[in-house]
Amino acid sequence: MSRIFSGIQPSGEITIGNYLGAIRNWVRLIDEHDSIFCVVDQHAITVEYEIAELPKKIFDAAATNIAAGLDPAKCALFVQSRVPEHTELAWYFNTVTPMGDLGRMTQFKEKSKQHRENINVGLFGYPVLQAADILLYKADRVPVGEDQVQHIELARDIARKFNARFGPIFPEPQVILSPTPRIMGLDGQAKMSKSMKNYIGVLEEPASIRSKLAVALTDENRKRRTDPGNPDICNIFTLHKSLSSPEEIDRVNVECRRAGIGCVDCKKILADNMIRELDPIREKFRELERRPDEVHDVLEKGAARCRTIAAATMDEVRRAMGLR
Ligand code: AQP
Repeated sequence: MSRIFSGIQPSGEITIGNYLGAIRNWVRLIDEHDSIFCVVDQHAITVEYEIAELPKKIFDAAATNIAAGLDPAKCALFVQSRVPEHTELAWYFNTVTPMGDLGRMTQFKEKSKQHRENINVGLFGYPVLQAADILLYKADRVPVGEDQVQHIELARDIARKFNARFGPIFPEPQVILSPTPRIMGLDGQAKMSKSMKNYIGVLEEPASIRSKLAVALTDENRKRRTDPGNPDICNIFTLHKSLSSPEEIDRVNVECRRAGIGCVDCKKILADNMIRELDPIREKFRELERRPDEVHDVLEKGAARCRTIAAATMDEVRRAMGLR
């Protein structure tokens, strides 16, 4: 059975971008793969963060994933810092990773602009730690959103370089993209992301979802209700494609183009469908909040299983590198 690995940062509210671009796909994949998912807290500390808030964010990220369908009976879910081999392997990978490759990473360039006051070595080496996350478990498939494709290509390069120098230990992991690999922010300007305040949260209340959608950007060329719209360039239509029924998607597609439906009604259909999808997740999350020990137990069991796999890989790696 092939193994999948993927991670999510506890850096804020989990967005519908995370959900539609990654988590919903993970839930579909766990039946057919040996599946490992990780709350990557050591990645989240590469930008400024509130120390006192981090434990809750880690808990919320884990509980949201469970609530969204990551059944702990079918996969391992754990917190990255509970398995110290991640950072050890990252250090070894640093020795085969050219600085130039890291400097070319789009995410590094973007985050360096956003966090000019703290462009630290951890931020620069983020993709090396990510390669270690994946390869520690010899995962051969990595389900992610489009923004992470470049990092997985680098993980493949790192595996190749390491194997060429020290012997064939690691697979070269391949990306599995979700059907909606890039969800744009509500302003249509950039990728939806936790830090940009351009998102709808997976746990958001219906009233808040409706008011955010009400002001979300649609086809900018459609100035009046009577103007025909173009769903191909409308972010709301992309969300319909992820959340509405095939009949509704067809209807919106046709009616928008001939001004048979206005943006207000189109958004109302989307809001109804989004709320229907997210309501059970929020309810399950609230239940888990009332039973935090259950979540901690899942994470401890996940870490215990992952430590066993990690120890075996590191034994092989240290021997191959002459560290014994
Ligand atoms: N907008 C998106 N569309 C599709 N997939 C997305 N992912 C993230 N945003 C989108 C996918 O979600 C998984 C978890 O990634 P992450 O925790 O690194 O997500 P993030 O929200 O981008 O995290 P940040 O860096 O905390 O947020 P910002 O950018 O706000 O600083 C990944 O599989 C990712 O592809």
